[in-house]
Amino acid sequence: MSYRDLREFIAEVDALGALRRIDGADPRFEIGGITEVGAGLPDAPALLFDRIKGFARGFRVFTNATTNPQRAALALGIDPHLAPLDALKAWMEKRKTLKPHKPIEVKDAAFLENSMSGADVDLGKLPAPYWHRDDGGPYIGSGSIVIMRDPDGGWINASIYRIQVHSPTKVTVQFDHAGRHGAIIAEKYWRRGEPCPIAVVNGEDPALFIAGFEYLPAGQSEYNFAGAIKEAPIEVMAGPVTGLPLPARAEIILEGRLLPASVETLPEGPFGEFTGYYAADKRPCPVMEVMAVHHRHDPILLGSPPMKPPRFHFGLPFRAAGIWSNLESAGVSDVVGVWQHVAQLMTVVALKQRYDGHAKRAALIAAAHSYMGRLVVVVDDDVDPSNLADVMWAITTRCEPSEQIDIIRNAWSSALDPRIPAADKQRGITSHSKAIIDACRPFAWLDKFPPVSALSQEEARAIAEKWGEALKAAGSRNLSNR
Ligand SMILES: Cc1cc2nc3c(=O)[nH]c(=O)nc-3n(C[C@H](O)[C@H](O)[C@H](O)COP(=O)(O)O)c2cc1C
Ligand SMILES: [Mn+2]
Repeated sequence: MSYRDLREFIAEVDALGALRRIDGADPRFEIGGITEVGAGLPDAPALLFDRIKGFARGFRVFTNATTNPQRAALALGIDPHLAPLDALKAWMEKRKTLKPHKPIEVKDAAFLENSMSGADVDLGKLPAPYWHRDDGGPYIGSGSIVIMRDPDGGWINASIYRIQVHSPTKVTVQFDHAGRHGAIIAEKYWRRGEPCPIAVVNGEDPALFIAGFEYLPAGQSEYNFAGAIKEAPIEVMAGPVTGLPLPARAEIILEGRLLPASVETLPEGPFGEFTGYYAADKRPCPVMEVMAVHHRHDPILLGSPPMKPPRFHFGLPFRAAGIWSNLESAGVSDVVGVWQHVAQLMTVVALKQRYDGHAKRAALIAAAHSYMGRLVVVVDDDVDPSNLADVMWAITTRCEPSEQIDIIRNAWSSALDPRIPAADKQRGITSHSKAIIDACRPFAWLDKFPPVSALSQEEARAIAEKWGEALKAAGSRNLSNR
């Protein structure tokens, strides 16, 4: 692991040829639009916006940081040249042996290069984009982490909650549900009649961005997890206003307090969601009073707006790595790959069938852990689960729908699910049904199934190695059967 902060990560992305610099874009819907179009390109390049319309030069926004497999691997310290499924497997393996590192305190912090506090605080100086057409306002936090200290245990939570700007000194912090660690911690302060000290960290180290998305148990700090990814502690310094440990090399930090919901809330949203819809209305949301803003010279905001699938914040489906290790720890053998498509909304497991019911056993475990995913598919080990075309080939040639599709009802979804009727959501219904598609050859006549005429993955790779150049010259864009 070499990069030490977001700037060094951007330099590594540039060295891979994956950075595009864009000058003169409007933060009102243009930065968001360019980000979405860019994320839809085959290489989904990372974008660094400067000379943003209406803002001082040097106040920059960086988007599509980790939206392709290569840069998601780079952020994790995994070889960015690995094939996507191999990179995800490497992450799944690395995750098992991660050694948490507590952050270390340093005496100097880059984020203190510039500060505004008290009456000088003006969030309007920072280029917070209006990301999508009908968003309720500008969002300074789309990929930022929120720092809070549990008043009982003293441990630090540092995960991602979106931050909408409402005035020069007020933002809202959106907890999706009451079980978010941030929501639980805030509630503890409020019960004591105190506001909750809070900091919003923008332009954080990408390892912190990834850690902020992990489901960690309460009591385990995302800081320590990010340190584990980096194999080195995160450097922190106590914030002058809150005393919270803040990443010393972060770009922009807001410090302040989260007011009890009984004192003030503001209507938050709507905000374009990762499903590609606005499925949740404006909701009353806790207000953060911003008491100080710190930033590095020429600060870089890390923006990660939700976008229409298949675009997603992370080019490697990290939650699929979690499902993969859950399958292993449940004792399901011979899993050769797990992947998620359509921005996590479809899960695919590939395995070598050993016994009747093996595929369904894996499918049920994968379905149980598929957040908002209506489709769970199991394929044989000759199918690459990360290749949607191959997965569809398996479904259309190995699955007899009348026998091999099951429906699980009342399963895990979310209020963000666009297909759950509003009236049902009002009654507290946030579950949906999941289709399990067994796209494996039927186990009972596995040996009798017509043999595959197409090249195996290994054969195709060997051909590509020997004849790839010739084919490229002939105008073929992509040789491997991805
Ligand atoms: C880019 C991005 C934006 C997110 N926005 C929110 C959000 O606004 N609210 C929320 O509750 N979770 C959001 N999440 C999901 C949480 O960060 C994630 O589930 C995390 O594990 C929650 O941490 P916690 O267990 O410490 O509460 C977002 C995730 C990402 C990657
Ligand atoms: Mn947490």
